[in-house]
Amino acid sequence: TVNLSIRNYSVNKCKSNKAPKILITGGLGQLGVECARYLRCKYGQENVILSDIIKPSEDIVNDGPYIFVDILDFKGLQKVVVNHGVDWLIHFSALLSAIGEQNVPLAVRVNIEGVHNVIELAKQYNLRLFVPSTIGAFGPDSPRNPTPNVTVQRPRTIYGVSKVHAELLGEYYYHRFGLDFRCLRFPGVISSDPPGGGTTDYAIAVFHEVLRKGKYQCYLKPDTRLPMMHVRDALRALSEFLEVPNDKLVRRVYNVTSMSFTPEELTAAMSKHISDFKITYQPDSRQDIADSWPQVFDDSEARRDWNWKHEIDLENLVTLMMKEVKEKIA
Ligand code: AKB
Repeated sequence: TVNLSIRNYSVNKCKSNKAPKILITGGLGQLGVECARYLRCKYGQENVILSDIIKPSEDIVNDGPYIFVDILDFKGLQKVVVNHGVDWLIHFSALLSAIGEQNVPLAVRVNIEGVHNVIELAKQYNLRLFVPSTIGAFGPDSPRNPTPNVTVQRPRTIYGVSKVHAELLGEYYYHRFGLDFRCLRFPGVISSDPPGGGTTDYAIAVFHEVLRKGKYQCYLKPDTRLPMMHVRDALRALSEFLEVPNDKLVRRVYNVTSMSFTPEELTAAMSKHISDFKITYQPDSRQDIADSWPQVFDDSEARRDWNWKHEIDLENLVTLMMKEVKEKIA
């Protein structure tokens, strides 16, 4: 059974005397705040520093340490690592797939130059570095059902290109300099926090719109199958992966997933919780992106090498989202 309360993370507290000091960049994006909450339960409030260039709301400041960090400012990054004694760096800063296409030069700066900075920083200060990758790192030439861990990667978005670049650079730094680089390729991550310019965001927006207005116009066709995961599985995957001893990892980059579904299947599952809502379909340019991505993600290597197991299936995901989004919009 799954504990359906997101705030009560049932994590195993860190027992070692020296909990790692963790810095999270891009902390006010979709994953940062929940990731900080999760890791603070495990390693202690003061050991997890959230950072971004945005002014945070009061509840984020009350949750634990928050600082200004611009990932494009290398000296500024050095200063933070030295002054705070950072051991692990979780680098979330990135423009996602759909928004990246609207501003390619900015995506190049944030997604590519930003990675150059954090990778060099992690090498200099001997940090464990986590950079998320994505199903978007695959393209129309990749096998789509299933998509294995190692296969053709020829993405057609700047987001995907920047993520393949991060994967390869991280692996290179691992082999060349011994950098403890770790990377998970996530599917669409579903959380009650508002979507941020991705292609899989319909699966978040549909809950907000249906609960608020009783209708939703989906920008993907009803039968568009994509791999997905609830944020709680994503954070548990991240946290468990970060704890694997360095010499136990067979790879530096792993696929992880929980399920795959289409808009039609998601809304059918929603209709068990709420009646009387209307879904219409008007595909836009995000359909082309989705059509080039994996439909079913093969994460058997993560399951084999470090015992990855998802907990949240479609039914649980819908139950959680109904509850969380209702709380958010109340
Ligand atoms: C996006 O849709 O761009 C992201 C992703 C799958 O990486 N959610």
